[in-house]
Amino acid sequence: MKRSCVADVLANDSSKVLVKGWVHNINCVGKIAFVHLRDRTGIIQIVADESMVRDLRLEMSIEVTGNRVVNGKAPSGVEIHAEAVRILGTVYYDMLPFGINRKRINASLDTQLDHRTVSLRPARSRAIFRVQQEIEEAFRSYFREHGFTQIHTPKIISSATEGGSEMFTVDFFGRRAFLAQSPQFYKQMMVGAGFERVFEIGHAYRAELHNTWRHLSEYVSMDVEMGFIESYEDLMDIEEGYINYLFRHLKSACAAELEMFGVSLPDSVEIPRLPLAEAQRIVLEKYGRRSPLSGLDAEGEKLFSEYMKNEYGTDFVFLTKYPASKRPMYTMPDPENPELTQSFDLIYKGLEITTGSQRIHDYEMLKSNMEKFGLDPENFRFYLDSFRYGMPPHGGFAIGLERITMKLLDLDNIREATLFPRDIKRLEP
Ligand code: AMO
Repeated sequence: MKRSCVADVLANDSSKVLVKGWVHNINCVGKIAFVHLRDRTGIIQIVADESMVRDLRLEMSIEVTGNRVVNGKAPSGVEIHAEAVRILGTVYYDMLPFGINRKRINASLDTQLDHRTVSLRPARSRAIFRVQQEIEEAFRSYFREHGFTQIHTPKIISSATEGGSEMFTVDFFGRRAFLAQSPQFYKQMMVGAGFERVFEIGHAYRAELHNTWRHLSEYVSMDVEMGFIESYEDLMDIEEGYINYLFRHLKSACAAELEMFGVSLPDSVEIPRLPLAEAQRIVLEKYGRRSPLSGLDAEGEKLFSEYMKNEYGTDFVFLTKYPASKRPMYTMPDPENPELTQSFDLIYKGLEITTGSQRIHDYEMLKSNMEKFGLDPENFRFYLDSFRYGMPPHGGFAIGLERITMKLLDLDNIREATLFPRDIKRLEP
């Protein structure tokens, strides 16, 4: 007999069924046992003779054959009256690390992460990654539809892309190398190599020393780079298009998951754009908070988002024109004020989820900007040389996958949106 998954048994009328899954719950009432079997699609009640389930323990994996019976009193309206129960995978524990058959896991996030293969078992924990998969899927299909080519670039690299202080070093056959902070140089090079428009979904590494709710040492970066742009407004236009496409996609692909998290997405979003200096002024005047030169700090982002939500009803805002001294050396200065840049961040529900900019595309200008930043152009020769052969005006941005997932589902900590988070304290599991 062929296996049916729980969702199929619930949805389709059939008399005899075979299901496989984990023992989610066991409850014996006299001679009758009620076992909840959980598979990747749902939970169903099994009604069995107590003698058939005597050896069962929570989380064993089992196989049950029996008759499908409609019963309004069963939790999902349908149950299986078991004819045979077989243990497929036994368990070796005295006590589970925490209960997983209640509404919420009653354990700290750290304990849950220590036992990731257990904490992911409840549907709610796994739903986060179903949504994440669709965020990625929408990113891929949206940018492909707009003429972008997906690329994969090296993660073992020879020089810093976003500043030198936050890099993991690697011993590369006796040579000092680094884990890539971003695919920045390579995605730009691929614009010049003739692809014009590229995107990448890949891992990025940051040796940041702070341990916060929004930082990971290893995260997934969804990167875009686009040639022949007129200005950095083109980049914000295309990102805004993606956000709208994403929301439409999630409403159809993840309706159940969004409901589980109590999230309702707007039908369309129009994202206001305003200069960073303006946001800093508002944060100071409205909330008495002074911002660092580089941007808004975490609290400032939160306060400013609150302001935008109250005043304009938006969860998103593009902040533009960051100071040149605080952006990477490849960022195009603002033609009206070279102290500023043609750059932006996208803030979503109080958190930066994207950084982007138009890039310097002129060889001589890039070389002299490196020198201005105190960098030796010789250390970037492979990158710089690719600007000798006709690099068009271009720019791009990157979205942190875990950050957008966290904010979309209103999670408290980025680690909940990461299967196996890496942070200052965590290298295992
Ligand atoms: P930036 O360094 O701002 O820009 O990173 C882009 C986006 O990546 C995410 N992100 C992180 N997510 C989790 N943990 C971290 N430690 C972390 N660091 C960054 C954020 C952030 O907005 N090369 C540029 C992008 C570009 O201009 O194309 C860059 O990497 O969501």
